[in-house]
Amino acid sequence: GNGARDRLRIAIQKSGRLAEPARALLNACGLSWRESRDRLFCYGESLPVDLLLVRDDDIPGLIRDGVCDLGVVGRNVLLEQDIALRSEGGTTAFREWRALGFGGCRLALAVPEGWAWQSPAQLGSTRIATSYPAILRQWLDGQGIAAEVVELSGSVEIAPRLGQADAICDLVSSGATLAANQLKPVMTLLESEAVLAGPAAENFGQLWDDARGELAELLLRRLDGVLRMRH
Ligand code: PRT
Ligand code: ZN
Repeated sequence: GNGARDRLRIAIQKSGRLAEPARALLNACGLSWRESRDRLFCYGESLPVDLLLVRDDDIPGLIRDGVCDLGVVGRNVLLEQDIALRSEGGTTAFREWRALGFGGCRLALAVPEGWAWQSPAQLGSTRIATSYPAILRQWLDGQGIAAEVVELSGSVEIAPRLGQADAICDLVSSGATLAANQLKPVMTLLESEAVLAGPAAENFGQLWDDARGELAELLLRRLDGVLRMRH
C-alpha cells in the first residue's frame, strides 16, 4: 500500500549518552551499517535495518510522523512527549517495546539542602524549574499541589541560586550535580533508562503489513537474546 517499505528505520541519538550504547546493542543483535558522509544516516548491510542519527528529543516525533519505525530513547523523553500529546487531546502515541538496561537515571524533585523536607505539600505555591514540564505537571496535579512550573531547556540545577525557582525537577544519576549545587533529592517521579520505542500497538503486524513487521519481530527476538545474556 501507500508508504510501504521493505527496510526498517531506527532513530538513535547522534551524540550523547545513549549514542554509543545504542549502536553497540544493535550491533550485538547482528546489525552492521555503512555510514553516509554526513553521518546522519547509516545504511544497514547485514539486514535491511537503517539508522537515523538525530537529537534524542526528536525521536518521539519522528516515530509519530512515521519517518522512523522505531527509536532508542530515554523513557523520560518518551513519557514527557507522550503526556504533552495526550494533554492536547491525543491518545497514547507510543509504546515502550523493551527496556534496554543502559542510560539509567531517575527524574527527581530536589530542594535546597537547607530545607527541612517533610512532604510534597510543602511545594504548594513554590516555583519548580524543569525540562520535563508535562511529567512534573501531571505529578503535581496528582498530588493536588498548586506549584508553578518554570520550564527551562538546560542548566536547571542552577535555577534556585539564580532566583528563578525554589526547587527543581531534573535527571539524577550519581547525584554529584545536585550536591555541587547545594540541592538534595527528596522524591523520585520516574525511574528511567533507554528504551526501544515505537508506535502504540498490540504487535508489529498491526503496524506494518510490509517487510517491516517481520524485520521488527526478528530484531526483537535477537534483542531479547542479547539482553538475557547481559543479565
Ligand atoms: O543532543 P541531544 O539532545 O541528543 O542530547 P541531550 O543533551 O538532550 O541528552 P544526553 O545525552 O545528556 O542524555 C540522553 C539521555 O540519557 C537522557 O534523556 C536520559 O534518558 C539519559 N541519562 C542518564 C541522563 C543522565 N543519566 C544524566 N545524568 N541524562 C542527563 N543526565 C544529566 C542530568 O540532567 C544532570 O544535569 O546529568 C546531570 C546529573 O548527573 P549526576 O551524575 O551528577 O547525578
Ligand atoms: Zn536532547
